[in-house]
Amino acid sequence: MHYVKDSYDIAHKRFSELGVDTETAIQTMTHLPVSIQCWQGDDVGGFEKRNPSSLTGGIQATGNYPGKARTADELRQDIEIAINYIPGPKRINLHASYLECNETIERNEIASEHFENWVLWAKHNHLSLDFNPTYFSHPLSQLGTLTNPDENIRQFWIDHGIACRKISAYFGKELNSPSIMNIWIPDGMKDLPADRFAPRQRLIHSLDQILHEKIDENYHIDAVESKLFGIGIESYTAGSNEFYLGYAITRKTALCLDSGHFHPTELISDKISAVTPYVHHLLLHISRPVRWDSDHVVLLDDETQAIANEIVREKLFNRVHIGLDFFDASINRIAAWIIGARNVKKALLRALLEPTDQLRTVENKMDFTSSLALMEEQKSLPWSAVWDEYCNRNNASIGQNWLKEIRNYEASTLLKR
Ligand code: RNT
Ligand code: ZN
Repeated sequence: MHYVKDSYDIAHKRFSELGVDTETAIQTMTHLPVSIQCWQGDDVGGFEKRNPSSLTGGIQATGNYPGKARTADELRQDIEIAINYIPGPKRINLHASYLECNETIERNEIASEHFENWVLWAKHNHLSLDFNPTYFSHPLSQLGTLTNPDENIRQFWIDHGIACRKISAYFGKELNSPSIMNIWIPDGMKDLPADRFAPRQRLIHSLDQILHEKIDENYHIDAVESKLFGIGIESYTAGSNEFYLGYAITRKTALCLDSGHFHPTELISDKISAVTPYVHHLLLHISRPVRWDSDHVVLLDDETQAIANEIVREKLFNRVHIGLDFFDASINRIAAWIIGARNVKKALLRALLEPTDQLRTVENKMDFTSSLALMEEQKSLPWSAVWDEYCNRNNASIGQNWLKEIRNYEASTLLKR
């Protein structure tokens, strides 16, 4: 498609007039991997033998579009299809519940060997891996995990965290790239607690035990994820924003910000510059909350753009780890991955094409008229021609061409499951 190149050449000129080099922008995209959530492929089900499909912990995947992955092989095959159409560097984010083991194995006993296939596959496909302990969808998670007053249950979940860190470090070592291991727990209260303090004390203690062993940052990075509330824990969440911000600062872990875990008008884009002075690594769970933490597919909307702008403007390339966290079971799951991940990548490229210096100059002069005018005018600059060229160079699909391929795969494979 020669017109892709022609449009790109024109766009290149147009952007250079503003002092922006489109080649540099394309080049910088190689430093901005996006971590793709495996759980979009099977509605957060996982492959444990014991607990086939009951999702608990207040997170919900709604819809039952046909063709979800039933085995790890199917899931890997689906991911392989999706990543063809997502240009540039990618990571895959696994949950502990996506292990492979022929018999039932308890979560406190999982080990690297249960993830060997994933590692071999990642190597083969030039992917890096991230990890998450799974603190939900388990009989012992119903009344609290790391905050549970029952010492045995708490210890079970502490041991799960410890086991997961070893697996995460194994990923990092094998794949030569630190695995970010994110801890999210569903602990909280449906109705008003009389004691908000003790569960949080227990949570601190549990986390400290999990993190006790030092692990080389070249292999593994710990992250903690807060949440405002969940279904069934409307009145109190032990791991709130303030709780984990304090924890991440004092323990030097990464902080995870999920777009759906705050009040509806609160935006994580604004939190990035507020927390980076205090925490070194940030993990983002980019999601789209519709009225609640609904985890809809990410759009190329104002907030996605604002998040990308913050990362790029502050050059947080090695400090902000971009992850996706949506799971929509009402549409083709592979298409969901592609749409969401492409949107995040589009936003990153657009951010890299922003004439930031020019904007800052006028802003520093308190010339807010020019600032608003420039910000709005640049929305119609030909960034999409640069995006097409970027996709072309990465052998990813241009425009909606990928959809045809996904429809073919749906007919040949997904609908036969
Ligand atoms: C839940 C959290 C958490 C999960 C994943 C599956 O509200 O966002 O990150 O979505 O771990
Ligand atoms: Zn999340």
